[in-house]
Amino acid sequence: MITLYGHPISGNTHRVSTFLSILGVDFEFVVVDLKQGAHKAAEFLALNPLGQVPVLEDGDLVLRDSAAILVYLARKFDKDNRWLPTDPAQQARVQQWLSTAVHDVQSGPFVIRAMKLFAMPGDFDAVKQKTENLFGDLFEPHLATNQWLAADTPTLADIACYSYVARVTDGDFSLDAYPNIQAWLARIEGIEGFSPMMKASDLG
Ligand SMILES: N[C@@H](CCC(=O)N[C@@H](CS)C(=O)NCC(=O)O)C(=O)O
Repeated sequence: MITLYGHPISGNTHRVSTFLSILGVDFEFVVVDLKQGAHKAAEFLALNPLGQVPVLEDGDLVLRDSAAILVYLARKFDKDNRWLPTDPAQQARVQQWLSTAVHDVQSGPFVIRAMKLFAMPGDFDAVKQKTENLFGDLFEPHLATNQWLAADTPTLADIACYSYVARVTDGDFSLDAYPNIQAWLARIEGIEGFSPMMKASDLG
């Protein structure tokens, strides 16, 4: 049995949980109480010394980092290699967007949301500008002529970038100016098995 340690309003966790659901893989979800600091307790640090969710456990294998976990799940369960192609150029195109998810999406949409929801310190206007550049220069023009980020069909690239782009609105950032991004988000939400990310306001 696979165990996913995460948090219901963590986008990094959501990437993994929704991909498991799309793949139809059963898993146990263990909530790590970030508010109470459970991610910095010795028990969790033994799984991930960085003290971050998500962590995936599959037998003796313990993996941190959402992108690495997505790669593992694709290779292990997607026998047709649809989500992570094996052709060098196609695989690199997916990797390109995984890097975008980990770096650019994390330093823009992730931070703008965390500043509003969790009072993460920072320069809101600078992060807003970064997010506008990311959406206006990369995502929106790319999605004007492409249905999906890295291929003609959905791949890990779409799964990895989805959660924080979709939830950027939690950071008082409107997606109204980005119709191609909105249409792409809707296409992802229509993938069979997709499971939505809990809204912060529903956490209770
Ligand atoms: N590169 C990591 C980033 C994980 C991450 O930033 N997780 C956040 C929750 S979404 C976290 O655990 N933050 C707590 C902390 O950094 O102390 C990944 O992709 O999994």
